[in-house]
Amino acid sequence: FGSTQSLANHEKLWHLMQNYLPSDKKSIQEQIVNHVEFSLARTRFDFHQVHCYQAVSHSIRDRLIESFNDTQLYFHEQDCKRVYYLSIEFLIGRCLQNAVGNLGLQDSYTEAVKELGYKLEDLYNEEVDPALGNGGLGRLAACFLDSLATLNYPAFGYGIRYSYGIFKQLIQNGQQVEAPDYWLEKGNPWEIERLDVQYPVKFYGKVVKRHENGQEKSLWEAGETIVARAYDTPIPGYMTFNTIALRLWRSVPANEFDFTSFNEGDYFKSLEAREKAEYITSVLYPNDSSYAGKELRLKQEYLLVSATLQDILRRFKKVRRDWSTLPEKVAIQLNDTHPSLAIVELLRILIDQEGMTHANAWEIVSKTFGYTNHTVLPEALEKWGVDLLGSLLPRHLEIIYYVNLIFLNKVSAKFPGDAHKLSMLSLIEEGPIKKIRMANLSIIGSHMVNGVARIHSDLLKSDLFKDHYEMRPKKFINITNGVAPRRWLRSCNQELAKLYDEWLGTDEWVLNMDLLKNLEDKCEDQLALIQFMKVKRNNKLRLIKWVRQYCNVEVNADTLFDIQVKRIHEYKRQFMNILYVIYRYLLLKDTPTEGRRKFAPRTVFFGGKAAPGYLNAKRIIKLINSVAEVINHDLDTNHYLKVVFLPNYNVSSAEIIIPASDISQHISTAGTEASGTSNMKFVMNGGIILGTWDGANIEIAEEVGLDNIFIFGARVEEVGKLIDNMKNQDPFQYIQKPLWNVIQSIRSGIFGHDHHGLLDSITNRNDFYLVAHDFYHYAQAQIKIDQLYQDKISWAKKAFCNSIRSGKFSSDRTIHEYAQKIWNIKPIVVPQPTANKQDR
Ligand code: B1H
Repeated sequence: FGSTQSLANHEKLWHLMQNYLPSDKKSIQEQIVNHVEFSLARTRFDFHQVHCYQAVSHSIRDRLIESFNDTQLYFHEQDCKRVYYLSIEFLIGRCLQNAVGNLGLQDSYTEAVKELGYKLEDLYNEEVDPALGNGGLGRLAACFLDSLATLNYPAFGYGIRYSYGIFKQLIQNGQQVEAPDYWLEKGNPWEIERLDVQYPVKFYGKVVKRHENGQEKSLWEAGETIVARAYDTPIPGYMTFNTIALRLWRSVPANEFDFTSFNEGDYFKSLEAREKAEYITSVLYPNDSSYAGKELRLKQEYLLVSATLQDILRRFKKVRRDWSTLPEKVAIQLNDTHPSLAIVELLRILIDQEGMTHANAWEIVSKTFGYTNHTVLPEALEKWGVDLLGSLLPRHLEIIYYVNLIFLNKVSAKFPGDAHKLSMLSLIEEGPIKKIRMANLSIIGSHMVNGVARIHSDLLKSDLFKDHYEMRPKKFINITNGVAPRRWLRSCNQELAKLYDEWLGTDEWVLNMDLLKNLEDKCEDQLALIQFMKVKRNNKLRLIKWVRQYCNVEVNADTLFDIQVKRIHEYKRQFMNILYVIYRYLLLKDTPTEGRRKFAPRTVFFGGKAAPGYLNAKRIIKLINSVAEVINHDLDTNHYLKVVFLPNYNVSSAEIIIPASDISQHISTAGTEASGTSNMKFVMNGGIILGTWDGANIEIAEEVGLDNIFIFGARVEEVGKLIDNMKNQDPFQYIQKPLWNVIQSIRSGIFGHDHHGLLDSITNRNDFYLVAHDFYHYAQAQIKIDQLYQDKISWAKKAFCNSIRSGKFSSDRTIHEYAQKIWNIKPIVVPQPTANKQDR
């Protein structure tokens, strides 16, 4: 839709587009049935639940396409600045319920579908859960899209359309077994394949030098070309006409056929190369917070970057203007370093293709990018070997060296003679294998760098990026994470949402979570608290049903639901949790029945995937399941204690699990969990946190009050010293008696025989995550929980306070901060349509 379009024509078009689909029951039914017949090619008289799901989804997609097109047209007309959120992962979860809810069509669709013989809830469950991410980082990107759309920011998400998402976790003999997740098997009604949006992406080859007007020019002659094809998933905002998109790239073969091999008669060889192209986007790397350094991953990263930049620049160039205005029209946010080659790619385009000087190009680039860091764990920091990067992207490596040269000159000017600074700040890590430090590249190529919770951002300044901070202190800011209240309260906990609507007399809180604070009075209202706990109980019953189906375990709703669900990692300390469960079990066994009343009966739930190559994480899963096997079958104690491992933890199971918690555990070693985001979801849903002084727990404690959260364990300031001490001590010194008893019981073999490796990870002066140190404090906190749970009303009060004081952790607040502090963009509200659109 070119800028030359005459206004008259334009208005005509607007008019045409405004005929939104009507939303009365009969029209909705017609739309659905039409899709059954014309999209699915089934007869109207014979379609099953899954077909109904597909047809319903298509009917909703139609609406999203209408509003998406209008939104794009409007943004273009306004010529507004846009933000592009680049992420190698987007864990968007199921779409149907979210879209129906955001469009405000819940009631009309429920009715319409009911008359067709189906239950809308059942249709929701037909959807596969797109799982194109590992955990928090990918889910955060998805929550951000929901908020960007809801708050009317002109935005696009860019990522990769993996054919296989994160593996499906099966538990066999207590062990994790990975199965491929071919999520596209039954088609995907939510995506729009854009055969007209495709870009070539090049790899390998060499750099050739040419002399033009006395100047040396570098040109990349690539060795291989593939094509990136766009697939759009529309992202509707809540109660707005704005709909944005998540654009995912899939690699397909380039059309150029290798005629040489064809002529030689080697037909199959040329087809093979085409197959190889498809492979690039076939699978998501399943490592959370750890870096694998594989060439295929680098190809994925570059494909994302190259296709996305071509797309962004095409849009920028639709209106003729000067390159220097790029930062006024485009903001690009890097979700961690995975897309950070975009910095180099934009430089390459501006210098090699647009003929700009390095200095001018640098000026533009560094104003355009922002970089979000998500972890301080050294094993997660990306460092690409110079040889690997140089062979795949030779020109990019050259540019990186040049950028480094200029930057290190600046460092020398600011800190003359400081060799340490130079070596820390350099983009190149020296050593037997030279490596490019992608975090350093991201920092110097961005105008803003942010951490994801206050403690994390402080650690970036004082530790990980100390020297960068001293170079450019104002560049470093904090923006605490948040989660989308639409998915994580309104739709996963509809009963609680209804209660809030009723009590507040409005559903405004979905857009302004701070309104929940107006319910403070209810803290003293016993009847209200009883209603609140009734909802909690119903959510527990819903989880019980799920557990019966997927775990074949019977659980009692009157027990305290104690939940830890997240990726399995030593730093997150699921190990400490299960060690405490054993401790509690031994204690119960030692206590005569009369004395057991002080233990509030508990069900301890675990859930989470281990990276397939992470041995200790897999051992932890095995230990949990072995312990569950013994404890759940011990008739003497299983009224007081049960353990459940929830298999294949993902977004859709999280929506059932989180609203059912009494206690949720966020117990990472202080200084290791950048933020955590499930902690926020649990709190919103009235779950009380048992946690360490780490990540966003700290800010949650500030909001809900220290009386309403259970905090224990070493603080970040002590951690370094405690680890040093541990290293120099005898295990009998740093491991206390109660924990030794637990270790002995595991060694005795009552939970099976293959746990030695895991025990060795704390007993050989290598307890780097301080499990032994924090264990005692953890056990103390557990006693307080038992005591509180005996007093139902006090418990209810605390749980309720958590929920109504969680407003800060809405991703709406987070996104407003990004928009103001980093992107400098304003909401652009697509005007209310005139025709049939009022009913939205
Ligand atoms: C987080 C990652 C991550 N931090 C590398 N880092 C990955 C790093 O596949 N990779 O290579 C994948 C993921 N993920 C998480 O981000 C933090 O651990 C959480 O604390 C934080 O809440 C979340 C969102 O900011």
